[in-house]
Amino acid sequence: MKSNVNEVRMGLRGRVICPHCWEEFAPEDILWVSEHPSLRNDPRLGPDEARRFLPDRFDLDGNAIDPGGQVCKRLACPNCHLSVPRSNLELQPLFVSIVGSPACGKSYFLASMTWRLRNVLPQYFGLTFSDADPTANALLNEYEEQQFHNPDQDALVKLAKTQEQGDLYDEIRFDQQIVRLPRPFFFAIRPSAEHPNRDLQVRASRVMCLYDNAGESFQPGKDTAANQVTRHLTRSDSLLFLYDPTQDPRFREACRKVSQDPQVNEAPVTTRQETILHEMADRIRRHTHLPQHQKHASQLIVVVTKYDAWKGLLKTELPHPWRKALDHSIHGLDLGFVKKVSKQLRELLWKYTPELCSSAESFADDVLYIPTSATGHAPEKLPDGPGYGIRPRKIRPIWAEVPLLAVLCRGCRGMVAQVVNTDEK
Ligand SMILES: Nc1nc2c(ncn2[C@@H]2O[C@H](COP(=O)(O)OP(=O)(O)O)[C@@H](O)[C@H]2O)c(=O)[nH]1
Ligand SMILES: [Mg+2]
Ligand SMILES: [Zn+2]
Repeated sequence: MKSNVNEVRMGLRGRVICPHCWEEFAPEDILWVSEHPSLRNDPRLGPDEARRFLPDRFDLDGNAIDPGGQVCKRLACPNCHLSVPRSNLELQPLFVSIVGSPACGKSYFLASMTWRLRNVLPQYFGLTFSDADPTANALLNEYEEQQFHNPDQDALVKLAKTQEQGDLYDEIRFDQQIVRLPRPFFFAIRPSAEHPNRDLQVRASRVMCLYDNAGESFQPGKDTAANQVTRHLTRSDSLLFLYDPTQDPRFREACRKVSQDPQVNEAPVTTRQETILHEMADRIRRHTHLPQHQKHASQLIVVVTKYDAWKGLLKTELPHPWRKALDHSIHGLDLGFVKKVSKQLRELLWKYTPELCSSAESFADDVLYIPTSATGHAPEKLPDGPGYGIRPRKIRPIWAEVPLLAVLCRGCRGMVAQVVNTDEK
C-alpha cells in the first residue's frame, strides 16, 4: 500500500470550502463515503445514508478502504457530511447564485444556459464545460434532455416547478437541530488544447457551483438557522437576479402591443419583484456585516428574462457578442457590446420600473443588465392542466449563455478573453 496522503495532496488546494455548508477545511480532513452495505446510518444524514468515515487504509490508486473492506470513491464534507465533488478539492470554486420571483423563468434559463455553454465554450472559447458531479446535476440534465434532446420534438413540454422542499435541498442533523441546505449544481470549466492557457490547467480552471432557489425562499422570514438555503448568497462571486417583465403590470401593458405571448395577458402578476432583490440584499448585508451605505463588491447581473415577449420594446438586435481574438485561434467576448446593450436595456427598465434599477444600483457597484430568452418563443397553454408548455422543435435560446460569459470574462482571469471592438467610436 502506498502512502496516500502526499500523493493525494499533490495538486490539491490548501483549503477547501464546502459547497453545501460553506465551512472551510483542509483537504486531509475530508471524509469518505463508505460502500460496504453494512455501514449505514450516518449521524448527520440519517438511517438510509452510507456512513462517512476518516480512512486509515487506501488502495494503490489512492482510494480509501472502508472498515468493511470495500474500496470507496466518494468524498464528503467533515462538517455537514454531504458529498463534495473531487474537482472542488483541486480547482478554485466559482459560486454563482440565481435569484428571482416564482415563475420568472429560472428553471428554463438554467437549462438553456447550461446547454448553450456546453456548445459555445468548446466551439468558440477553447474551454471544456462538463458535469463535475453527474448525480448532483441530474435535475438540470433532465431539464436539458426534455428541451434539447427530446425524441418527440413536437410534444408540449413543461419543466417541473422548483419545489421549496425536495430536489434542490438536503436536510442535515446538527446535534438536535435539522438544518436545510441547498443542493448546488457543479460544472468544471477547463482550458482545452486550443486555449492559450492550456498549460495552466489548474490556475485557468474553475469548478462552478450554481445555486437555484425556489422564489418562495426569498420571502421575508424564511432565512433562519434551520433554513439556510439562501446562505450561498454571502459566498457568491456573482449574483444573477432574474427579472421577468411580463410579471410587471406597467411593463406588461407595453408588452401587449408587441407580443402574442399568452403570459402577457393571463399569467398572474406576482409580488413586486424588487422586493425579492431587497430581501436578497438584506440577507447579504446581515450575514456579511456590510453597512447600509456601503456597496457590495461582487458582480450583480440583472438577467431580464423572456426577451422574445418584449423584444419589440428594446429595438436592438442581439447577434453573438463574441469575435475572434487577435493572434489567437479562439474567440473573446465583446464586453463593450454587452455593456452597450446593458445601457439600452437600463433605459427601458428605468422607464417602466425605476425601483428595480435603483435597488440594484444601490446594492452593488457593478450592475450589468442582460436580456435573455431561454426559449426564443412564447409558450402555449397546456390543453389538460394549468400552466404552459413549449415544443422542443421551436426552442431557440437567445443570449442565454451571455450572463455566464460575462461572469467568466470579468471574474476569472485567463479564461474568457475580452475583445475590443475597433468599429466602436
Ligand atoms: N416567452 C417566454 N416564456 C418563458 C421563457 N422562459 C420561461 N418561460 C415561461 O415562464 C414560466 C415559468 O418558467 P420557470 O422557468 O418554470 O420559472 P421559475 O419558477 O422561475 O423556475 C413557464 O411557463 C415558461 O413557459 C422564455 O424565455 N420566454
Ligand atoms: Mg424553477
Ligand atoms: Zn459541508
